[in-house]
Amino acid sequence: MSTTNNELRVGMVGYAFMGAAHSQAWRTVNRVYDLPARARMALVCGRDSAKVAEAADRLGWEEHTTDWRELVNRPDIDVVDICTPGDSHAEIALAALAAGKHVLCEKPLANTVAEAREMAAAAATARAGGARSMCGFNYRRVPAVALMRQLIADGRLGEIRHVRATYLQDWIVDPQFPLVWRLRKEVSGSGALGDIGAHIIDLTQYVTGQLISGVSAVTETFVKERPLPAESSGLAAQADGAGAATGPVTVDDAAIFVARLDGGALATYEATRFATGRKNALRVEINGSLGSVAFDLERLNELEFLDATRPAAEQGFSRILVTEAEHPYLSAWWPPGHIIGYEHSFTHQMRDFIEAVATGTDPSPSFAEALQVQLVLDAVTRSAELGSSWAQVEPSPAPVAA
Ligand code: SOE
Repeated sequence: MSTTNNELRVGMVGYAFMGAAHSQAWRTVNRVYDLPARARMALVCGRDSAKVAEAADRLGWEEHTTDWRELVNRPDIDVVDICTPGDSHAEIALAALAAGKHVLCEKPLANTVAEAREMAAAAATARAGGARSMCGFNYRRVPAVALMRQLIADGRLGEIRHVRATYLQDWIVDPQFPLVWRLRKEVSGSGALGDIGAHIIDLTQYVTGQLISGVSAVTETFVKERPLPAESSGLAAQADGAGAATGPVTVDDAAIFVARLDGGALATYEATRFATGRKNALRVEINGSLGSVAFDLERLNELEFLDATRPAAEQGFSRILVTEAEHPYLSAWWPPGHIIGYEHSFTHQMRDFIEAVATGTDPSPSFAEALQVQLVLDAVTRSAELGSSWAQVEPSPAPVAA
């Protein structure tokens, strides 16, 4: 870390959706929180020179480059923030850690368990030299999620029996939606499973303190061929009936699995991009022996809480408005009731990352924690491929009543 005016000079690789969300957070974090170091938006990297120059100007980065290796090796860069598709996470993170940089890497950590293991090992080695690393599971930093974790940790739910998590989107329901990188296994590693399923895997493990120990899964790819995007270099194309060039979807559109957690809870997970009408609908409900909590990302400032220790006649799910100064992260924002949004989770993420780096502590989720999520993703994929625990239902001889 720099010795002059206590700056953390950040180099960000990638400037699309996550790059924009991270840029918003880097711009904001030191203006909202009093932190032991200041983030400086020094350098942004992208493949296209003109586009990355425009992005640097629009997002507030001092310089721009098309060479991520230059970014990683510049002595005046302290932090490497990886906001690229999953197929480049490992290469960039390994180089950054070897160069002694602090690393923030978007989720999921990698496209394979092998890559994730290598990254976690490199992070442990770099830690000895003072480099810190974190994986960007930003929903941990939604105040209502942090409150959910506190309530469970304080025993307010008692013994956790059920975990129920869904993450529903619908942005590719149209079969004419093009074959973008998120739909190609060689770039994204998996589909809904790794992209949004990873979030609910991490979030539920985070709030319960329990780890998934086994799964039984099904996945489906509903639309198997899609039109190639405008710039589709290197994609194997074939013509559809109308003669338009199409390519194969090589990832899951939806993943559904049941799981056991190591503390004894049973869990169900659903991640899909085909829940028509659901835009970014993440919902988690936890049922315990003394109560339940439920969080809905579309009602991000609220937490539903049922205290089963109250007299039965008074019981019911209360709606906690998570905007009080004593709630996690909120003391820096607005008075109670003045709600916050999706983007604030990234500012909270940068707050915690800067605090950890500046004080020499370990940010969470670490690469080791993110490796564990990768192992769950891999288990879901293997279970879906094997279908081993699947008990076929014998076709019913009797016609179903009309
Ligand atoms: C998928 O469209 C996506 O952008 C995820 O990649 C993000 O992690 C999630 O926060 C929002 O949806």
